[in-house]
Amino acid sequence: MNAQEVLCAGWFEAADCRPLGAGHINDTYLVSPVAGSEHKSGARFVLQRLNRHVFKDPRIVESNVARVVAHITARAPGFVAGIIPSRTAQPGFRDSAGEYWRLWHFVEDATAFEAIASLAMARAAGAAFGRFQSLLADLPGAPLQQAIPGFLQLAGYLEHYDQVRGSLDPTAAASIAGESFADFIAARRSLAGALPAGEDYIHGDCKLNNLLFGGVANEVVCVVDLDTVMRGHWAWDFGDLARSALSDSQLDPVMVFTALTEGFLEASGTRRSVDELVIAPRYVAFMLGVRFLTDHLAGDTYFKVEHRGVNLDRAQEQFDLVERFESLDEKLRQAASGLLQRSPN
Ligand code: GN1
Ligand code: MG
Repeated sequence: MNAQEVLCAGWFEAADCRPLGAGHINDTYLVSPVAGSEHKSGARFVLQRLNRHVFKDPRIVESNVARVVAHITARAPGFVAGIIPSRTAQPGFRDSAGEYWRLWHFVEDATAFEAIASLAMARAAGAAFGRFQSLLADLPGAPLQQAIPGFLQLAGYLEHYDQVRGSLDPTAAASIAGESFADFIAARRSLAGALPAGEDYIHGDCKLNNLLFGGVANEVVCVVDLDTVMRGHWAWDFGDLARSALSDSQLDPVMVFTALTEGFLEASGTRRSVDELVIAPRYVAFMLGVRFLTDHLAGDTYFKVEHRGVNLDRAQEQFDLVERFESLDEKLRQAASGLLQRSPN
């Protein structure tokens, strides 16, 4: 079923429905109901179809997201968007083809950014994800279930890369763009042991553009994209934010890193080590580069691409970032230890 049909069957008749955002996994639409629906006039919503190739069991995502939204909303109203139950009071809707859809409130007057525009913004972004982790730390009940087994774990992604590479015809493999990365990857495999999966609840996709900024002071008003909230290592979130925040920024990278770290540490209220803070951006950029490259070698089956070669370019971009973080190592260490000496935690 298409988005309009799903809306009509599951929620309301839509007056408008258009693609939203640039996610690599799910399909996302911005929608408005026709006048006279039970919803407030002018209200807008976000409809999403979950990618079932990536999220094999939508029930896990549905249950995790419901628990996370309820828990965070009770403590910090509005800090995550709410889900609109379907006509039959379900948290989502299964269409005739078995696809899973859900509807969120759209956050008005808020903006997602692709690049850090100021140090104040970097601090606010760090604080938002630090606060997100701290709000989740006492989530009651059984642990959240793993929506994607092995998600963000570098060792598993390296294994998959080896398998895919090993399965290519050797003569063809030599000519495939992507082989040139083999030495680069081999030299950094030890990163896999640097940040092992732990018991922390994390967001799991802490890109800068998963934060919505708004209000007079341009503060973070909402954290979005909750499908991958799970147990992991707290630094995977911090690293993801740092690598996404620094990828397109025109600002001084050490100052941006310092502002992100300062906000994150203050809001998470937990003592962290210099080593983890400094390795995290490199770990996440390398892991993501390996994922993009593997997907390119495997024929683009995971991340959406507009054309052949996009995943290779994405891998290159992440590997360039890895080198950038490596060359900044000493300066980032100094910045992180300066902040930790000051921090009361
Ligand atoms: C994917 O679709 P999007 O952009 O929210 C991916 C993340 C990557 C990100 C890179 C479930 O998220 O892990 O960091 O692309 N999500 C999943 O842009 O694999
Ligand atoms: Mg995401």
